[in-house]
Amino acid sequence: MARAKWVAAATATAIVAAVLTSAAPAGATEPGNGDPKMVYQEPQVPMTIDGVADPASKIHDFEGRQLFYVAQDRDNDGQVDAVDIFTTRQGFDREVHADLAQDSSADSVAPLGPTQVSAQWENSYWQGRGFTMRPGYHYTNLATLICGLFPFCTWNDRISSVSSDTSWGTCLYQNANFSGLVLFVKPETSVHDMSLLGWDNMVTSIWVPPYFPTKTCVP
Ligand SMILES: [Ca+2]
Ligand SMILES: [Ca+2]
Repeated sequence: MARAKWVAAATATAIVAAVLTSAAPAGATEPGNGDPKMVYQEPQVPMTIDGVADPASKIHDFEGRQLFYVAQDRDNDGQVDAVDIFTTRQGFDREVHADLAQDSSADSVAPLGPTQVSAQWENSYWQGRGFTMRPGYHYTNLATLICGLFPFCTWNDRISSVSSDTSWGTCLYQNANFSGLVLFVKPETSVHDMSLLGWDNMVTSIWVPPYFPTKTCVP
């Protein structure tokens, strides 16, 4: 009996030690749960990686790497219908700058004002609880943002739809402090279901840029 207890205690200690020593590099994993084997979600809309059209399953080839997503609205109806993914910041910047330049020439960008708001909801199609952010605002860790009456309900890994009704879009990040996977949702674009992009219940930090981003999604 005493030996069984000792074995149980030793096993528990070993598990704790394993968890502590398996901590992954900063930015590679979710703070707090430290799971280095996190599987990236497959997008459900047409996907490109570095400009090449790929099947959704291709995303698994890049697990563990930082990727940069641009939510696309190819037919300009305000709804996301494709996702372009980049493996480098340079490719990401080039795409976003081209998109923003095109948008601002197509219809003049509204000046920043009280109507400008980025909004996020807990369910798809803008259902359930939500919160809004003005340009210039950010959350470095949504685990600190309580989503209801109970302190154990936070906004970490809860966002399922997004509306980016601002001049310079919305930047969403997989991990705290603007790290991990990065998603840029363009101005005046809505994502009615984040699972379309492979981003459901994944966002942990957010920034709403108040100006044209020289370095995209770098606050
Ligand atoms: Ca959700
Ligand atoms: Ca997250």
